[in-house]
Amino acid sequence: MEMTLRWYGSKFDSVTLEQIRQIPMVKGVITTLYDTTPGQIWEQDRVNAMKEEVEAAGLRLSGIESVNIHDDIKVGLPSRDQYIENYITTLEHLGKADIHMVCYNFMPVFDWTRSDLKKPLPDGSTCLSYDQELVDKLDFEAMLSDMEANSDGFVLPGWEPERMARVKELFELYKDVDEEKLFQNLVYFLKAIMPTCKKYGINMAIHPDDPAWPVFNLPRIITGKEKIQRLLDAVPDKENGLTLCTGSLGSNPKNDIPDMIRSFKGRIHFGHVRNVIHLAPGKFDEAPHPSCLGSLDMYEIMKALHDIGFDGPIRPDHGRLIWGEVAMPGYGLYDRALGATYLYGLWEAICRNAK
Ligand code: DNO
Repeated sequence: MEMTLRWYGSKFDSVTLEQIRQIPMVKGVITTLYDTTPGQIWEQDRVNAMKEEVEAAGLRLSGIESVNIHDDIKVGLPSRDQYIENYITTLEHLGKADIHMVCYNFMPVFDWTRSDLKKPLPDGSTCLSYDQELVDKLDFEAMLSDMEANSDGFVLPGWEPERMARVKELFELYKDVDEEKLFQNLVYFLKAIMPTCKKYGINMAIHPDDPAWPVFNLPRIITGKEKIQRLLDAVPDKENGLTLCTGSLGSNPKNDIPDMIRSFKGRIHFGHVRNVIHLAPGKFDEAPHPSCLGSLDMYEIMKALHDIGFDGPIRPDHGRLIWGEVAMPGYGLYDRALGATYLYGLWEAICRNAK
């Protein structure tokens, strides 16, 4: 297991590489070219510069989160083949720079969703939270302006303004796309890119849908064990794998995460390890990482990763905003650093017990 932290690049992140370097046991970062748009080719010189910047700070570039997928690929429009070609070129450039893990998602229109980006907690910190009842009362545009108003000027991943400007058009595009079509379009995309992934040793790690159920009547297909297994079977190459995101899958209490980890042995290429607390059906807060503060058993999750011999990158996922920090919601320094240290502590104890 390699402990990492997500980093958005010096132009976009309030956290610096120097700060990340000082978190005990964090050896790498997961980053991206945050100013590229889905469908755009990532030029070789920009990929190389991104890697050099990370390495100059004494860290490893452990993977990309995300190379986003153009909606024409998700919808299955004739123009998808050109966008797939562009994606392949980006993968070639990453492979040539010796980068071997790419996290992406296949959620229609928007990425992860929360109804509150700054829910005040009794200890004075704030967290991200979700309440389906509140979301049901909103139309998508109201939710969008709410999110913009509460993100302190940071661009949230998956909610980039140029995408959101086309939101009505995007909803229209997806009108005839049901779960089955979306699934087939994902399989089509993966089959097309697998030869390149094999040539360069790139593991694709699909991120689960967050929350793990349909939102605004849009289909969601990476929500639980059977659906994920179906995808892994449809494209059986080991390069077609998963980002095991405990918070996204864990939004649905029916998902048994340690069991999923054991079932998906060999196909998990990246881990997002964080806790959630279930408050009511369809309602949860993002909790601090320790098991006793949320609904997930983080020890059992780390133990399952250890038992399958997982040796890829993991990262603490969203943290609360604590100690007065102003940062992108979910992506401050302090609570994620505490999360990394806690997860590493569990890992050390599990490794020593196993001896
Ligand atoms: C949210 C993240 C997601 C994730 C993408 C992967 O904070 O977990 O935006 O990066 O879904 O493509």
